[in-house]
Amino acid sequence: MFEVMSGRYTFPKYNLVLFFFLQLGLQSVKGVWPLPQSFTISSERYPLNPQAFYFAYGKQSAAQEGCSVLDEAFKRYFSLIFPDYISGRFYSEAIFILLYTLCLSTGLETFSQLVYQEDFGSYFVNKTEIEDFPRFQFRGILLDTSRHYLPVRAILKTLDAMAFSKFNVFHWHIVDDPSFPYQSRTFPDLSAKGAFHPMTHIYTQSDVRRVISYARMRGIRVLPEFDSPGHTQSWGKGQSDLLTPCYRGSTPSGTFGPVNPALPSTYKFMATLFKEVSSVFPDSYIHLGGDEVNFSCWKSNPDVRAFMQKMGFGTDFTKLEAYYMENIVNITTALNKTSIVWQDVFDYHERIPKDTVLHIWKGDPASYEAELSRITKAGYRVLLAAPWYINHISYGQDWRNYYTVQPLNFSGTEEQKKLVIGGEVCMWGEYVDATNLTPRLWPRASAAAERLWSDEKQTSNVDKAFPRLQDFRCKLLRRGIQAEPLFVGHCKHEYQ
Ligand code: CP6
Repeated sequence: MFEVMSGRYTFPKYNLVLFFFLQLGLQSVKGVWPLPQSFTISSERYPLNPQAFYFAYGKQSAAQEGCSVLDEAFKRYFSLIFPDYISGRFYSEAIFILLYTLCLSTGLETFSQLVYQEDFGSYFVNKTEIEDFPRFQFRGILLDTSRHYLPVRAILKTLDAMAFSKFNVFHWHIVDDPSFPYQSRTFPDLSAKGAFHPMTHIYTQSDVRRVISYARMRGIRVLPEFDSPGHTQSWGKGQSDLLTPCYRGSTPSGTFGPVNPALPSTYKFMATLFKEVSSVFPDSYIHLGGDEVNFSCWKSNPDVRAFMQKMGFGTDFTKLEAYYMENIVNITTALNKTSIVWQDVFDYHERIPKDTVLHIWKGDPASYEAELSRITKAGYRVLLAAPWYINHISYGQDWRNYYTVQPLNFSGTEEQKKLVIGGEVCMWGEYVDATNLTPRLWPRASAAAERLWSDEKQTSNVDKAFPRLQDFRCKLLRRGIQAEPLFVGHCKHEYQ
């Protein structure tokens, strides 16, 4: 059934069966993106009359009217399926007065992609049999709202487009070095002093609720990331004594490094912050970051070095990083949440709970495959981001690289392969704001979406995918998503 947020994060695999019989004439075969697991389309087509068309709950269905997720989805998909229908308009094409029932157990998005319009504007769908379910349970997109502030409407627009490609996780890299736009209830100074602007460049509690609820309506979970101990420069502006003072010789230099792991106050602060975060974001997973910690400031600080001696870490700063992350992971575990951390945390070989998910972001194919192998061998679940850095741009059809990724092509047992729970397209924000987010994401992210949803054997030919992706890109344009072109060509409905 629909991938709607459930309390616990089990990434359920589901089967959806989209099955409808319709008849009449013949028309060009329409594609669905991402490709369903099994898909048989016939040339028999059937007209759809928007005046007579409605979605209804099946009698056997556990969900019935009043299920807001489906009630709202029916309304949205009605408009997506009939883009120029104005309700109440008089229809003279009397030939469409046909009685039929469409039995559609789920797959509104799939169904909507099968409906097409002829030159005179009438709607058709071909008789099609589909069986569908996702290959991977986690299909995410990371947006970075710290390097540049993204207005809430840009986030909501991205959530719309994500649903069109069947992405189901919005990884919100909400804060980082440059700015802290999250308006915390318990620590309002973090955004008051750490955001680019304390009023206009923040996400209020109601903004966050809006994003979560908008996502939930579209079957998308929101995974918040509060990255530490590195990437936290902006936190220091609103929270004194949190960051490590760096030293030049025996005196503080006036600059600050990562979060100070040597102070008990640090862990008190983090426990309070994560208590808030875990109640604001209902998902059972929290991303704790843990990447790219620069040790030079820790090394320079005499108090940190003294703490290292006391703890028996010697001069191995990876042990200090490990100690810090263990504490943070324990905080979130106590809050009944499961942690996701960047791969660096595994590389520092600490003892983290076995249900922690490792997020692979480094390297060329050879090195991420080795990392997949190593981490799954240790029994941890992994998420793959390394091959899908969509913020990187180049001349030509780089979507082909995203498409041809083979996430399970690493050396390991069947059991190890099952630990790959999915992948993520990362849109790091150094060069991205609301002006260029949409065309940079779409349709290139859709290439990764098909890799994460569809059967690998059926989607092994990138040249065969090309016309389907071009067609899908035109559908995105028709739905108001400013997706960039893949190559020379045109769409019936161009961007206005
Ligand atoms: N920001 C944060 C980033 C990156 C990471 N974490 C990053 C670094 C290098 C590349 C891609 C992303 N910009 N917080 C690493 C996960 Cl190539």
